[in-house]
Amino acid sequence: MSFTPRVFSGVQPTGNLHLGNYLGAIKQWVRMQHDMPSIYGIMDMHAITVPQNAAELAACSRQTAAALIACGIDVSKSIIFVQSSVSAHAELAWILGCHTPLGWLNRMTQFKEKAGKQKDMASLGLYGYPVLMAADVLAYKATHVPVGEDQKQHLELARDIAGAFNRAAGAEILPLPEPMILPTAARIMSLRDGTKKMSKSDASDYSRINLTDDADAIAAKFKKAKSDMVEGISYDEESRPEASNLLQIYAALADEPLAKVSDAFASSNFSSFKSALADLAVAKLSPISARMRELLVDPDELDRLLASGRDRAAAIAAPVMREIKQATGFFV
Ligand code: AQP
Repeated sequence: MSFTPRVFSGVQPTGNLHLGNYLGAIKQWVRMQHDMPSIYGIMDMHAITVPQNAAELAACSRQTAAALIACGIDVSKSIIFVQSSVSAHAELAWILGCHTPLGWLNRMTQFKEKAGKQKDMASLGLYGYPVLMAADVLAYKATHVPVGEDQKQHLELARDIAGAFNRAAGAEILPLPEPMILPTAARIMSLRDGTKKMSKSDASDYSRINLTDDADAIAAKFKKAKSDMVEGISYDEESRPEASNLLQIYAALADEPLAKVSDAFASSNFSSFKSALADLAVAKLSPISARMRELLVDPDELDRLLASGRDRAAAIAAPVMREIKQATGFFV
């Protein structure tokens, strides 16, 4: 059976979006929306798999919506919505959970990392996170999912779960979604430690460039970014993780090949390279932060856009859920 091509991806409203989210995910989504119908979720149900402050979570969902629009997601073309506002996600997660053997979940490395040594204290929600992720994608019969390396294992599980559901139903109801592993800037690292991913939850704000940072903050953060004692600037992930990360950021922001950028800065010192990088980042990010500020002064308009996204997403999920419930033997 062939399924209509459709992209689904999402971002958790767990803090300020940063340069890693932008270069590793959102910038590619902006390109992709012209090739396939696309749905982008603000994944607040995933966010609560670890403790959240309720008031901050709601504010963050709105801020994340503003960031996606400011980065170039076109809401007249693509759908932006908040996950918890469409009930299909929770309903389908339950049904799919009943087709997911515990052995499959026990293999998930992200749970092991996030739960750490306190496994017995981790929530059922954190354990079932990959089942909810499968439901997110399959509620829309999405065929393509842009994912970072870290989410590849979860997407493989989503394919296994879709297969298990189809076998039980005796029909090819759900597609097996394809991962779209994103190129070059797949992993932007912390400015304080080139071996750690740039992350919203890092305690140091100096580890990341937030999309809301102004020109002074961007310049100060790059200036303070960790460097090394080697002469010149060159790319070598093993021995020069910080220089390599900064080169990768430059290349991704400039849309230029990494080799061209490293040739251009081969004989520079860190100080002049960092200052060129800060100028480039300010030029690329200031229109985004300016647009975000404009959007955030009108929360009613943002809420209206999110309500429209919710309705459009729910309208796509409704017939899919009807088909899944019928195949399950639910009374519909
Ligand atoms: N450093 C990164 N480099 C490249 N891509 C990244 N992404 C996140 N960090 C980087 C990609 O952004 C998308 C949305 O991510 P998310 O917010 O849903 O989750 P995350 O990966 O857990 O992001 P954080 O910043 O690390 O959040 P916290 O600190 O809350 O866990 C995804 O496509 C992700 O790959």
